[in-house]
Amino acid sequence: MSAVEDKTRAAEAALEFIEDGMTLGLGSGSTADIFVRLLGAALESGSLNNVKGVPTSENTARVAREAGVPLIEVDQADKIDVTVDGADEVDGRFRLIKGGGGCLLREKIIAHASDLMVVVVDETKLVESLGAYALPVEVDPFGFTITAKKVYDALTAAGVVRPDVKLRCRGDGNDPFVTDGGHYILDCACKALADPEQVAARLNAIPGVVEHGLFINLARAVIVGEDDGARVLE
Ligand code: ABF
Repeated sequence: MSAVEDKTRAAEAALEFIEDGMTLGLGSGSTADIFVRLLGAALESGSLNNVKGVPTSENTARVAREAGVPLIEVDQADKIDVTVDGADEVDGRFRLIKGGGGCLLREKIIAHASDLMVVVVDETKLVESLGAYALPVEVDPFGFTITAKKVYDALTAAGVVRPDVKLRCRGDGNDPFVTDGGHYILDCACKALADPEQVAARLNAIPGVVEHGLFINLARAVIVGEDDGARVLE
């Protein structure tokens, strides 16, 4: 079965977590987009009612508007009941690497503000240990070359051997990729992260780092789309 079908099965299963009247964090990426479209269909058919969404990216806001999902501004949300979002890597302790799509700051703000974060992935995202996927680190453009050196030092101090820290660029060009919040992304190829908590703590201590893609202690359920259905890990 294709990754798209597996992602669709995961997104379908995530709908089971949604109840009438909820305010939802709407994640970003292809799996989250599928969930948002399914949510729109459920609202249209009346199987769900009075659900509102808080999007984690401009792209998700556009998808939600197309799908007919009512949106509210993040600062209008009294509470966020459930956030459904994708991931780039998920380990056995529900630690995640996110940010491949460049939306990690808003994704983390919304996930952290939610009563429940549900992660929707296909099987390829499950890993024994984090780190094969380059860790995205969102930085302020001011002094980003200084920040990049500090990020390298932090990763090295946390046990990463010769990390490769690269500024993310748009398409094939040399123009920096700019996030919805106006920041840059450093993609940090580490090969392996033996101690994700230590990496997170060291990155958090660097002034120019706005946020990083390690999501630790946030996900409470992971739904894995597979050939014959969806597996819910809780
Ligand atoms: C977002 O989209 C990200 O944090 C992650 O980078 C990506 C998930 O990928 P996919 O498109 O496979 O759902 O959730």
